[in-house]
Amino acid sequence: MKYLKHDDPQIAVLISQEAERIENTIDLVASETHMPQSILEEMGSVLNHKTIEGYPGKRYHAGCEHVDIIENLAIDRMKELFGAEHANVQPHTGSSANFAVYFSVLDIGDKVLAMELSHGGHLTHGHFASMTSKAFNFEHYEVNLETELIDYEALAKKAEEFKPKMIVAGASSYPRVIDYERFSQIAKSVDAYFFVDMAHIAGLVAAKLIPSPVDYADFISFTTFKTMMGGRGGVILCKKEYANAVDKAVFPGTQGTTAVSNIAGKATIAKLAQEENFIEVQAKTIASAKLLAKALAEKGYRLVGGGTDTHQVVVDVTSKDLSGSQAEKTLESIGIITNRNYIPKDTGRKASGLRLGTGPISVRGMEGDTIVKLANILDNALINYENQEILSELKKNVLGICKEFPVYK
Ligand code: DSN
Repeated sequence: MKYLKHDDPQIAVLISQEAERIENTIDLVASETHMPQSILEEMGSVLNHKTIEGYPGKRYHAGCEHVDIIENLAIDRMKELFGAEHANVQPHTGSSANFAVYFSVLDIGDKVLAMELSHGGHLTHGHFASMTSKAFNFEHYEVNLETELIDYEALAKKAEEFKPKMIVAGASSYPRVIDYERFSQIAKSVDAYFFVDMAHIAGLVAAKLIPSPVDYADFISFTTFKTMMGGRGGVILCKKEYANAVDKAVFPGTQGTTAVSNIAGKATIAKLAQEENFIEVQAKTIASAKLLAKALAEKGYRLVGGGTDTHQVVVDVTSKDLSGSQAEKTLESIGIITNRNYIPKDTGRKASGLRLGTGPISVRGMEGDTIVKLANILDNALINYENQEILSELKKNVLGICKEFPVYK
């Protein structure tokens, strides 16, 4: 950071401190990862100079001979990786990708059926605080409150009554696999488009470890910075017949120029995702989530959805008389980074859940006994959340694990 230290020493120090924080804490945030250094290089490269608008071969600025090849590589590799008919790699992130999908085929005021936020959905699935709810008429489906799994019969009934023009599957906080075939049958039965937001699980799908929605959905969006490990950004996959509408909805519909550096990151991760190391990380991610879930359940924690099939373990921490916020803060104080989350039983503003994700720790190589150790530390901290002496001891243990498994060697 030679140049940054000169131009802005304050930011240079903050970046060094952030790098240290990353190395010296354990990241269990389900929407984060540690991306390969090659992708960090791309993000800080000269690709940031280029303004692009339009698509390869049809740009509004000259000088695109190299960036056109980069974008075409990203598109072709994403299509090949997921077996999709069309890919748009320009969305800034998952939210912008979702906006573009909605605006590609819907008119203002059209009806959309999506998952309730506290049951696992996302803000851009029509939450009242999101502009999506101002633009479209959303109705929400829920999980069965006993099993905390999607209730497909209730969903079919709701779709029949509401008659949406689009049905959205996919979640930010739902640890189980989704039956895309069932969803698509329901969507077809009411003549609705079927859209899957697979932001959280894209890496697991890319590694072919959990079912893919590609054969069933008209549109799929995902982010590249969660399990996908490709740096900031979003991608839309869709059937050929919607390619034009999606491209137009991204640019010029909802975005202007986009970051070529991020498109390069998407190209690179779509290449790396075909390689053994990526698939191994994704396999460890699922195995460690299952192990963590089992260990926590044995210690008396109630798991939302009864366990996990993915990278997420969602814990109802009220089973230990804590709120999600208390649990998040306690763990942060010992160097374990998580986030509180609403769970299906929540009706007020207080989150009862703690959402854990095993993506970042799997990139670091943690697995097996280390996961069991981690579950013990987690439990010890939560049941002793008022005991500073125990918490300081646990913080040392966390640091010890971090030193054993550096993020960047
Ligand atoms: N949707 C937010 C999350 O799941 O944490 C950010 O990606």
